[in-house]
Amino acid sequence: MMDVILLAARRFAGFFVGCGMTNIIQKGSHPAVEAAKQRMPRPVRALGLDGLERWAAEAGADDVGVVSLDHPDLAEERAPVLKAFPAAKTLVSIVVRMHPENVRSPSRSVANQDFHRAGETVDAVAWALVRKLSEAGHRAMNPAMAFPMEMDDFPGRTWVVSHKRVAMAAGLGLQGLHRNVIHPRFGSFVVLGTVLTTADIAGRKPVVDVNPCVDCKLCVAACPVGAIEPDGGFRFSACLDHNYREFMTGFGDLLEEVAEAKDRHALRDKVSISESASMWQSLAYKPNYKAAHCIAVCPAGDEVLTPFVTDRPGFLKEVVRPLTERREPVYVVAGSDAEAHVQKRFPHKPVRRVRSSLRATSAPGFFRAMPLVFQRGPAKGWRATFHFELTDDAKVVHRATARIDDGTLTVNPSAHDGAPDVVEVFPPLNPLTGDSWSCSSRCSSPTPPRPCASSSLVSMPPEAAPSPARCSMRPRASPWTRRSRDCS
Ligand code: B12
Ligand code: SF4
Repeated sequence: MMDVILLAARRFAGFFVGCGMTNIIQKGSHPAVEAAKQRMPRPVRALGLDGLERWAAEAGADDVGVVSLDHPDLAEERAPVLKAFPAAKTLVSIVVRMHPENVRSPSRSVANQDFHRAGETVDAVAWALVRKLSEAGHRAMNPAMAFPMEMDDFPGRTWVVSHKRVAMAAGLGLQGLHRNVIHPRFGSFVVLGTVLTTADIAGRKPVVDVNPCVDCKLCVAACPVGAIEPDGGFRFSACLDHNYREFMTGFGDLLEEVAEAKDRHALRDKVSISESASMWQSLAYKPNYKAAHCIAVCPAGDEVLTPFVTDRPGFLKEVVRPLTERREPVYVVAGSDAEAHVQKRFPHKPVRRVRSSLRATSAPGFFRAMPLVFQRGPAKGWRATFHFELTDDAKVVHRATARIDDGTLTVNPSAHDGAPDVVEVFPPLNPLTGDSWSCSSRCSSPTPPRPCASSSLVSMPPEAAPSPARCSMRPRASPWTRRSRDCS
């Protein structure tokens, strides 16, 4: 009889899942819950850097370091790290070396395989360390070494933690001119990873005090899109548009090419058969970088440097020229510094024009992207103040000021300041439908670059709108009017 009542009660509870009835019947009776209440907390084992080094080496790492999340150089990392793992206190940095001969090969499939293999090893080491740390009673987590990343936030910051910043703060190397971390022994031929943990780990490596970068500028000479500037500047969008052609943004652009093409012949003018085949390979296997020449030619690092210093002409012939002389398609935005660079320095490399990779879907993202897509070359000789007014899908108006001064850009992302020469008004958009605001160089190319003598744009054609010119969704009436929505 009791059985029948219990069965009926369970059935009844089954109809009311979510209203608490199931819990009332089970509460306090589950053996696992009772056992958990009795169990003593797991003993926590104290850890030191040497023990960690042993675990990491067993799992395949070539070097590790440790740094507290409170380190001042990691101030910008705190919020994103704590968002992913609120209990994080300490960061373990992992280094896995690549094989220079592979990375340098003009057969780029060989180089890409090395990047992938080393990347998988980093993730495997990080995963093994999380297990070891857990067994020692500590909580731990391993964000991806690169991909997959947090694409919900794209085109904003998609990475959980900056492995470069952590590696430098943990004493594993310093950034070279090419902005990659150079390990004092292995040079640029390393990929990096990070484990986040609650453990206090004793022992620190000394910070690397002499930058291994020997300032030879071979990375500047080898980069097909001129992304690395001799003064330390980095043309972020040039690298992204070319190197990541078969990653997230390039793939999206290819889909749009397909959608817009009149027929297959028109599509082939834009995307050759070998390019579609290459994209297929990237999708089917792992995405292939188009370059990485900055790392390939870098002679820095104790174990790499000798051939360069003992036989520089031989090094140039054997390592640099096979890459610079390589006939490879180079992906650039029309009118960009990158296009000018490849046409001037590498006329034998076919130029393929693509849309800008960074397309903003929020007002703050738009203002953040401006310095990343800014083209110094076409902005030479310009002096002008732009006022931007963007209305988002919630009808909130965002205002910002951008000032161009002879090839430099400063952005005030939160207000209008100074007298504007040009006012840009962007209408509301719905990022979820795929709309995006864009301030790509293609957008500004209708405006002929002409020197400015004062703070306003001079030599405006007579038919141009009165100053300040107002730019909006209206059809283009003067060189100063932007059709902001379709200019990407
Ligand atoms: C974003 C990113 C890129 C971007 C920007 C590169 C850069 N210099 O920051 C792009 C797509 C261009 C890129 C290219 C490459 N990358 Co990368 N990349 C990353 C990533 C995800 C974060 C980089 C970072 O720490 N940025 C923050 C600060 C420290 O960098 P920064 O140079 O001071 O500032 C730039 C960025 O913040 C960027 N930025 C600012 N806002 C935004 C917004 C968005 C949406 C993006 C994408 C970027 C961005 O602009 C700043 C100025 O250029 C890391 C993986 C990770 N989770 O850490 C790998 C990583 C840095 N990349 C790596 C590699 C190997 C490459 C390539 C060689 C790939 C290849 N095989 O060709 C090239 C080299 C380009 C170069 N010379 O720097 C390695 C570097 C290893 C090392 N020895 O240091 C890393 C650490 C991956 C790994 N796990 O090993 N990469
Ligand atoms: S190639 Fe030369 S200049 Fe560039 S990072 Fe390496 S050592 Fe420095």
